[in-house]
Amino acid sequence: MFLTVEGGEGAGKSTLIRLLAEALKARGLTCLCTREPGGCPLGLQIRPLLLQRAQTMNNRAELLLFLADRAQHVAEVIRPALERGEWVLCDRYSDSTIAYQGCGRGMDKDALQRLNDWASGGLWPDLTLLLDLPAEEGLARARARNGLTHREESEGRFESEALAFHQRIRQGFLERAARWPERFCILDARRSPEAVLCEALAAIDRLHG
Ligand code: Z5A
Repeated sequence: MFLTVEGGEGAGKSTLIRLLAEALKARGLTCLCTREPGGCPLGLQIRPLLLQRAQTMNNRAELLLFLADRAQHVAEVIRPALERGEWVLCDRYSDSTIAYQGCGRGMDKDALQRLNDWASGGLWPDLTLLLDLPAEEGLARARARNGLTHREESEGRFESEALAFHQRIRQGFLERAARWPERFCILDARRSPEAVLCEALAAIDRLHG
């Protein structure tokens, strides 16, 4: 089972993945938790290039780095885990590319869909949990968290984008969820982490029995 968690900045993706993994492990399932960018050794080298605030980058170069990270991550981590019969829980995946590079940066979304297909060898998730939250609230949460962890200096390149950028991304995710309702489940990320987890488990049970 390949499950992705998507949403804007600070929506609670890492929190949900951690809680989901605990709940699924308690059911006796083997789960691999991973993320993009940076879910494999090559990706760990790519991640700071993409996220460092001081890095300036052409949109195409940015896209190709995300796709390079994905190609290696799928080949080295995700597919082998799925072949071993494990559950893979991935914090961001191809839908983020369409939302950020497509709706955020204005690149051609159909071309991005094809490039994602190519980079991942056609691997799309069985289920995508979309944590939906007004962009202002997500950014406020992320900034509060970053203030505590000193993360801002090292990984603030996307956070420093204008509010309108983050609002386009939210719309982009919602449009994708409307287009593929059988794959997406939209979760109200304003609810407590426990309430969000309950909804996520219900969506998994509906799909998996
Ligand atoms: N990106 C891209 O452009 N193209 C791509 O193809 C891919 C990615 C794959 C990766 O950033 C950036 O790369 C991302 C998109 C871009 N940039 N942005 N924006 P990242 O991996 O460093 O960060 P992120 O993915 O945006 O996630 P995040 O900021 O770490 O947030 P999160 O994982 O969604 O949230 P969290 O850490 O679980 O929670 C944030 C805070 O809120 C924290 O203090 C929690 O305790 C709190 N929280 C969590 N849940 C709740 C609830 N339910 N209520 C209240 N408070 C909560």
